Amino acid sequence: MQTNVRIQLLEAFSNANGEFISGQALAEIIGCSRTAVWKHIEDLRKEGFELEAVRKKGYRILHAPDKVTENEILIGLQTKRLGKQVHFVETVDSTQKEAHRISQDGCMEGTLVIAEEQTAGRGRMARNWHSPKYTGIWMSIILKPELPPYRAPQFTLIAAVAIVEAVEEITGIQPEIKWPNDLLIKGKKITGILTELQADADQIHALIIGIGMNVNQSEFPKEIEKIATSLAIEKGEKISRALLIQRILEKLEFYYEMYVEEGFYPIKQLWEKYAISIGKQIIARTINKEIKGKAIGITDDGVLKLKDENGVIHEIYSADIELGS
Ligand code: BT5
Repeated sequence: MQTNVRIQLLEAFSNANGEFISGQALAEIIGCSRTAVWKHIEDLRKEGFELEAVRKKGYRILHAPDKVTENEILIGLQTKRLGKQVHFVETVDSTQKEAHRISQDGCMEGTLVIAEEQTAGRGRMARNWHSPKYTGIWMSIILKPELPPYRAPQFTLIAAVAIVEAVEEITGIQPEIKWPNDLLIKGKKITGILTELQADADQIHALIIGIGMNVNQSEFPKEIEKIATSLAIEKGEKISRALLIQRILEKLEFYYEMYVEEGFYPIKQLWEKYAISIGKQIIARTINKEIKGKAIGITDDGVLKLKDENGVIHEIYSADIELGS
């Protein structure tokens, strides 16, 4: 089937919101005969779409295959810039690395790099990120804010707020944020965020927000099985990754615009509302020391404030957090 016919058909079904569309209406939309419509419907079925056909009513989509290719992301996406340019690859070393390469060659703000599988997915400090095929969301979004580099860590927090709300809208489950970059459900990690920069001393050239989300996995390798979970495990059913990606992009665009217009304060309020660590005893492990104390909030720059037993307030820029009681 020609790509444009496929897009027209899927767009028509997306606009119909699960209602029937008559064969005649589809024929007019695509500009072909009703027999040709029937053939295209058969092609979609071969791709994994479940379509119901009822005499005198027409066709409707019951189930779309769970794919994250360009078309699946673009059809129905309600953003102005984010994700309007999609760079999909079936297998890649890391979408972060790919996004760095694309960004250096020049690309539109909001470009999305997404893969079905990463062979060298990475976390902070060159840690591994487990990214098996067809089950998760492994993506990087390229932003070009006109800001100095020290503002970059705030974007991890903006992304966290956007993802919490997107996950809640799609699954009904509200994940909790663990500073700075983890999203947890019942204490287990569902998402990791990695914000990287291309910048000179005064100005960000590109900000690359990497999002790794466990969506439909039913099991994990030994090393992480005690600390990781997936949305499907928690919800008890598979989740449409494309829908989730669209909602994340929409929320991220909304909060990005809010941040540019109103600053970090409104996002900080939301972040603190969704954060698990605030008000709790924690241990913060930085590169060279370990500090115990109570997490009392974040600063306007997104830096974690920790009050130790002597009442001294420490500002933590980068660390791993262990939750105490
Ligand atoms: C992170 O690092 O949590 C950031 C992960 C970002 C991954 C995305 S995927 C798309 C984009 N492309 C990339 O190459 N990366 C980004 P950190 O806080 O350092 O956590 C890493 C630790 O999480 C590892 O050391 C493991 O213990 C654990 N881990 C690894 N894979 C996991 C998974 N799939 N689910 C839960 N935990 C995992």
